[in-house]
Amino acid sequence: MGDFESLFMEKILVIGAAGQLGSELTKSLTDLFGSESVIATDLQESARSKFDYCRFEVLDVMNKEALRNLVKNEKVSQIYHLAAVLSATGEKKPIFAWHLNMESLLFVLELANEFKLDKVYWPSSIAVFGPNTPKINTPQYCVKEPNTVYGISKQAGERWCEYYFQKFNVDVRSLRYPGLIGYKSLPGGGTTDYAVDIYHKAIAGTDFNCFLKSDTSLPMMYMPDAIKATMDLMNAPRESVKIRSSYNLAAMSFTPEEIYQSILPFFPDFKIAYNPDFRQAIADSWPDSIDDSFARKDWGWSPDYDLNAMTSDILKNLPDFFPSKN
Ligand code: AKB
Repeated sequence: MGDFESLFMEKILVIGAAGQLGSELTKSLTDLFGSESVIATDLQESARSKFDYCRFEVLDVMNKEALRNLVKNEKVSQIYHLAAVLSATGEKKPIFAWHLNMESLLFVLELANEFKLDKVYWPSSIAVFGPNTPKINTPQYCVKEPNTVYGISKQAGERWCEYYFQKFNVDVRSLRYPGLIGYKSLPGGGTTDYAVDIYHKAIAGTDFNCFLKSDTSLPMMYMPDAIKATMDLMNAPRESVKIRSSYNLAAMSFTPEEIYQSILPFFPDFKIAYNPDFRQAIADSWPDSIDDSFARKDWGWSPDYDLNAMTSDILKNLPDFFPSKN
């Protein structure tokens, strides 16, 4: 059977499809595999309106029986498990964040083994790194010691992914995303989400109150690059995917002041104020920049967008996406 035919035999389940990453990844998966092959799921019925191009089901990932029935009855062959509590929300609800982030991953890995799924995708994050990690060009392999619940759950999750690959041959693949910035969804409880919100404020003509210090450098990535990386990793031949915990991934690093400066030429009257809160400590524990040479070598990763290219693309497209903000 040719590759073209085999594409249409896949049945892809996206868990947490209405989130920041899912909103855009589900569309790319549908474009590649066809609308009959993708089932988008999310906790809220209200998310249905986002998915007029593929099937949508309400699913609570913590409902193990419902998840198992869906996988079994629909003959699911791949799961993209994107549901998670992010860093800032996780610090407010640590036990809930641990419970949701860890148990849902274990459900998914168990189902992948039970039903011998083709592939599983699970996102990790730069949050696996901690204050004792080298900050500049953070290597793939180094001290981690994350000090947020989100980071601890991502580090433990990476170990579980590698364990299921080695013990049960589950083809699970993962990326350590930097802060992801897109204009198609609103900020969702992350520390890096200031860099999403700032564009909305600039377009709305409102001053921006930044919860990080002006010189806090963090690794970031524009959403089209994140989608490209995810699709490339998932479509890479099995033997090219040599890291089964999670790959370092990088595109750019910038500070709040630098993103503000990139917006100013478009909105010269736009104002920013810096009022760091509890999220400053989270940002301070993360790297400034990431070494992603393993991703480049193993499956050919390279990003397309830098800060200025991202800013002009977002400012061009965001008003059409959220017209009420005009
Ligand atoms: C967060 O800020 O929590 C996330 C992440 C870096 O994983 N965007």
